[in-house]
Amino acid sequence: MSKSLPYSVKDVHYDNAKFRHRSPLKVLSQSLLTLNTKRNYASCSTGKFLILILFFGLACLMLMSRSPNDSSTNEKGKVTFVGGLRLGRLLRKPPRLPPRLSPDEGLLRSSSTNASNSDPKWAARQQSVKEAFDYAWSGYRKFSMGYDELMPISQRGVDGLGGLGATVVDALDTAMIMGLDNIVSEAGSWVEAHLLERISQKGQVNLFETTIRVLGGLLSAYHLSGGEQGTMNMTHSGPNPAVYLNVAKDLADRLLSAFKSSPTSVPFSDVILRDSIAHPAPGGMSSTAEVASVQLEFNYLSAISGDPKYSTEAMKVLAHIKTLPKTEGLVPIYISPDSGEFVGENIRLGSRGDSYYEYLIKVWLQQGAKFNSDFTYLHDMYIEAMKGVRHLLVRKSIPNGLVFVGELPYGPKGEFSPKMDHLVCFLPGTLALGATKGLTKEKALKENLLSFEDLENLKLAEDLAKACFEMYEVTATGLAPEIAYFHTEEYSEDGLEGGNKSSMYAKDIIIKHADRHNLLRPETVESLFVLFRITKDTKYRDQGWQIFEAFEKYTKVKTGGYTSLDDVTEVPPHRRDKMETFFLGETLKYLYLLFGDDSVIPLDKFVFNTEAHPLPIRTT
Ligand code: DMJ
Repeated sequence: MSKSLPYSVKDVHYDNAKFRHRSPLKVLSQSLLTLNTKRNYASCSTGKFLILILFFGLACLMLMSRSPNDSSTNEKGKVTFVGGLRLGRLLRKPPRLPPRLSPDEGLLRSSSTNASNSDPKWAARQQSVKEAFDYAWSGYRKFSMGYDELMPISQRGVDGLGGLGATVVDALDTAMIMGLDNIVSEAGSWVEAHLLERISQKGQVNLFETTIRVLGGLLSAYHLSGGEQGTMNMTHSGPNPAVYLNVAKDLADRLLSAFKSSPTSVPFSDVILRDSIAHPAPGGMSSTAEVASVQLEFNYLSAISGDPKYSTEAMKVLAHIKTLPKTEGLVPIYISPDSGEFVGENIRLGSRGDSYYEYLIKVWLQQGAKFNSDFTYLHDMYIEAMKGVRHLLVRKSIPNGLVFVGELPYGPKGEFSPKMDHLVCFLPGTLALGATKGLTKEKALKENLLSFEDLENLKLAEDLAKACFEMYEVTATGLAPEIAYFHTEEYSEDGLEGGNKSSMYAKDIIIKHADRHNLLRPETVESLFVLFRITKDTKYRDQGWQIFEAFEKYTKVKTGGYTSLDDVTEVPPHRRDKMETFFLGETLKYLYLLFGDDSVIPLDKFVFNTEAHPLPIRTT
């Protein structure tokens, strides 16, 4: 077995002593010292006496007080109290948070501190993305309106997601953000005319896919079309926002059967919409990422509908997962709705694992991290998991030291695999967001808001974003493969290079024949967008533009739409025949936002669901 290479503390460049980890004793002595020097209270004997009493009383309180939340259930089902946990929790440093502002102050801050996109170069590039979206939509509308996806080469539609017109709903809020009123009107009218009926007639859909794409799209459309008066209104086209809300409620009511039919808090994977019944996936297991990535949507629906049932069911999943054993915060990719336990040992941040980690931090942010401590457990789980990632999954490639995230297919005691799905490229963005909570790095540093963990995660975010970009740069087409392997001391294979001989990472990245396709996925441009907003480093914009140009060159179909590719390592690439809904819902949206003004969907006011549908962060 290969040795793990911890993502070392030494790699952190920042030298702000305030962020370094300090023991509780040190914190106490430093606090006393600070009091002494700053205010000179301790020179007065009454002051000293009062401080001593204060600390003594506090210590007694911490040791003696117990609450029902401090209980744990032992194997025999008896409840035991764990006072030490409470002490630990009190001593643990809470996450550093941006100062709490009233909603009004918050909105003012967002618009006043964000630079507008005055640079004509980026304005022109943003316009090119908008035109690409218009082109993609026109192809879809011409050949496949109302189908889930366009097959651009065969010029027809296909229902790969259950037949709810997934492209229409996935694309709707992107059109709103881009100000494409005609498309908003077409897509909105289709939703108003057809979607309720479809939902009542269709058969099997996947809970996760339907939630993130269709429910998420409807909820975002509701908000962006002025659904909650005064917060955001990006369009005057399309139906009244209440239409989106009604359809969303009807859909979610049926999806709830996945939670209600299950004997545990872990929902089944599939729902028969017309009958409102649910069943497990073949084999019985649900994916961990799937069951843990519906909470942003169900929480927001509860907030706007006034009915807590959606949030209650969805949050039970995370509360349950909190109680399960993990490996340094990392979890297997399968979970059983039958037993409620994880199944197998396969740990990865790619398919079936990815958005579990994403939603831990995003649900915490959504629920008003600044004022609501009920969800601190999610932040704790996230921080622990990211520590686990740095310790167990992060390595460097040879010869040129790209930092990547691998897998543990046989658990922590099994062999490390230097395989990284393109899907893992969501992680740089999530790490950066989790570190600064959506503020710019400059502001977060200036206001001393970054903990040691935040700084480690931010550094890792920037390093991983490089590996993700190089997965594009290393190929002949400039587009990333679905999966890459990284050359390490334990693993190498010859003759599996990406086809770009001038890339300095040609030897570091290995692309197997079966993994050479590109599905127009968003994860890398998603991370470039978040990292640009947070670091303001224009290299992320440049990289995004390079990727966009490669999509334009190799995936645009003359007769309409864009297509997936079969092999990114050869030119011209052999094409597949599918335009995935997330190309319109995510990839083009993130590129558009990357080249645009920061005040559009500010990261400290919105969280994007895992399908790039922005939902507002709670302010009360
Ligand atoms: C999207 O549906 C979501 O981003 C999901 O979390 C992962 N896969 C696709 C895009 O690649």
